[in-house]
Amino acid sequence: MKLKTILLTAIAGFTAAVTLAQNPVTQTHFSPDPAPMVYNGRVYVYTGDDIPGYDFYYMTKWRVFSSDDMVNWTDHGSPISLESFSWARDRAWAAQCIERNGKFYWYICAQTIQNNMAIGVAVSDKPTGPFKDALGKPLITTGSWSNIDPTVYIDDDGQAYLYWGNGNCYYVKLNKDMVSYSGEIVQIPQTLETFGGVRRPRNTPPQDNIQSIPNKDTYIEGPWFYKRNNKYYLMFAGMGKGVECLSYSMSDSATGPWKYMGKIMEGQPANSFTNHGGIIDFKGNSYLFYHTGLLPGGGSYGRATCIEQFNYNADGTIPSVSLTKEGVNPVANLNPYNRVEAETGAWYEKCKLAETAKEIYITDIRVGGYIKVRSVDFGNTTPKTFNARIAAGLDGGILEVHLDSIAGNLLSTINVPRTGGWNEWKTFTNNIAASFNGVHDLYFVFKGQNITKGRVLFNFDYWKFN
Ligand code: FUB
Repeated sequence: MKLKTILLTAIAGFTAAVTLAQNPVTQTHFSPDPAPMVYNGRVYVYTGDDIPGYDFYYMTKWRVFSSDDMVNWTDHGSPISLESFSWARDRAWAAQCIERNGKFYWYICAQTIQNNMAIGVAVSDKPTGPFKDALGKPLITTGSWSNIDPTVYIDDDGQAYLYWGNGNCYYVKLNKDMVSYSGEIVQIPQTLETFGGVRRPRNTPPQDNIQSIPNKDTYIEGPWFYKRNNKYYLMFAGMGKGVECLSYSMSDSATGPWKYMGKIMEGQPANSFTNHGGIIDFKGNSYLFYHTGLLPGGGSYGRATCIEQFNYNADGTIPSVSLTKEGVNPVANLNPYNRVEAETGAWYEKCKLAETAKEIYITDIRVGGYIKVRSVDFGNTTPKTFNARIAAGLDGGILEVHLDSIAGNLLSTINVPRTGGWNEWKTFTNNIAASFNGVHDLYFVFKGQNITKGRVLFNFDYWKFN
């Protein structure tokens, strides 16, 4: 093979690998501890917000994004942070949101000003907020560092349960108001039967009885509690090969006894000590949400949400699931004749999310970057025009719209002039330069007029075909 052919083949292979990637599902920021919620035909994912560069989980806010097709995710930014809770001081850790009677309850955990971990709850009329601390104080505060990682589920009879815990797993019955509870906090016994093993107390001498129990697993943290086909499931972060794995137990009752069922995800090249996940059914498929440290610059303190589809075994048990770069397939098409926010997409390169009190948009756009939007359904005829809402303090940026790949059929080119400022938005309208119809992936490719790299090009708010 000639050198040129070899190079072209290598470039094509690299482009294919990059453009096929779908995991992690956020690329403009980190998104650990994913907690998915299905509501009104959409999946909302509530996550933390890792700040890499530190040697611990010093997060300060939580985030949410959503999708109705499982591949194009709309970023709703960060509706709550430590500042939303007067009693919180540090460590905005794992959380989960649930809907009841049209209200959304987002259970979070954080370090308190008394220097322990506590669970609080924020409430909103919408899944994306604004949220407000429902109590002005923690819901669960026992003075323990175990009070982390709340998971919540409302049973068919209306009884809601809150499970949580690091080191040990606890539950309590929530009242109908979802912001108070009745009865005692119950600690689930940690045995070989419940969680596949016993967590050995620190500094336990080797001759101790506990030490001789052959653990298959151990409950560490991150419970995910739900019911499916009359069986209750408790997924949790267990002990894998030197790092956390995802394991699960099952029960016939919401309060146990629990039976350890095995490991779901273990021994994966995830580049993270922790794993933390959630499971949902959506549009006829079952999905496992988890996190890895595989985003560039990521690691144990820079984790982002990934998703895999799986099928339950006939007896309701969960198969083992491996991480993939490709992630999941679309379960719906996107309508390009509606306004689509630039922060709705399947993959982002060389650009970032901007969030102000007023709006969310894509910023820090650089030459060589792009946004990929999957499964866009143009219908039977070629659209006539393309609109994009853009702001640029300087000229020189180019927005190209391509079909199916970064270098695919060119539909539109916008040579971006100065619009009067980086937040002075203008709508640009172009005629479509190609003939096409049907379902395609779209690529918004960022280029520069005599700008090869370095400088920011423009801000991108939304787009639409007509
Ligand atoms: O993200 C901080 C902590 O790491 C979570 O609360 C745990 O579940 C682990 O993922």
